[in-house]
Amino acid sequence: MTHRLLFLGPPGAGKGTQAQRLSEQLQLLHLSTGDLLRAEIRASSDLGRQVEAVMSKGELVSDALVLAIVGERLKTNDGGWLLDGFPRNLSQAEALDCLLKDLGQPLQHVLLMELDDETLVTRLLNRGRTDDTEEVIRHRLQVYRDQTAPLIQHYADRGVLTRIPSQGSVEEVASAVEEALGGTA
Ligand code: B4P
Repeated sequence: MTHRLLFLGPPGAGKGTQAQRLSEQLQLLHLSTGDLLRAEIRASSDLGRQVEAVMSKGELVSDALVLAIVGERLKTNDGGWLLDGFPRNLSQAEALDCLLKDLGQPLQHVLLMELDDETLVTRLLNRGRTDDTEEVIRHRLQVYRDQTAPLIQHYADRGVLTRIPSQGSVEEVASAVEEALGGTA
């Protein structure tokens, strides 16, 4: 069975952790916009330097750039896919709706990973990436509330949203994800 799904949730909820595990298990193309943007930074291109300046402040990178990165990869893929960290605002979600309509590949599931702020901050401080300082993390949480949280209603209205309580261990959260997908994972 082909799976086309995405993970939504605040920074540190475990989107990347669960997406990696699930994409390996179901043999899906895993597109993490965060990872793809960090690869641009590592390449030290002009683009990478611009991206680094934005990410280090906890802001969102431009919609046009992220859309180009995702669009190009989805157009050349014929199997299932899993999006992690994209879309992050309504304009990205609307662009994704158009892209998927053009490709004839409707989105089947949106898994919303939910976790309280204090656990998120603790997890991210332990992760310790360069954009994981407490000040930047708190700003990213605010950006999430302002720009990304409206997507919850967007996808609930389309009948594809499932909430995943994400405070348990990686294995417990993985079981909840599996259950949400109807035991197909
Ligand atoms: P991302 O790379 O997407 O990362 P994240 O939201 O911070 O973390 P995630 O939820 O994936 O948590 P993880 O599994 O790592 O974003 C970084 C930045 O990229 C953004 O701020 C933005 O600037 C830019 N960006 C990305 N996409 C964009 C877009 N579409 N548009 C514009 N800008 C974009 O887990 C966190 C930690 O918790 C890890 O250490 C993990 O080991 C641990 N953990 C996970 N699950 C756990 C569990 N169940 N129990 C205990 N620990 C757990």
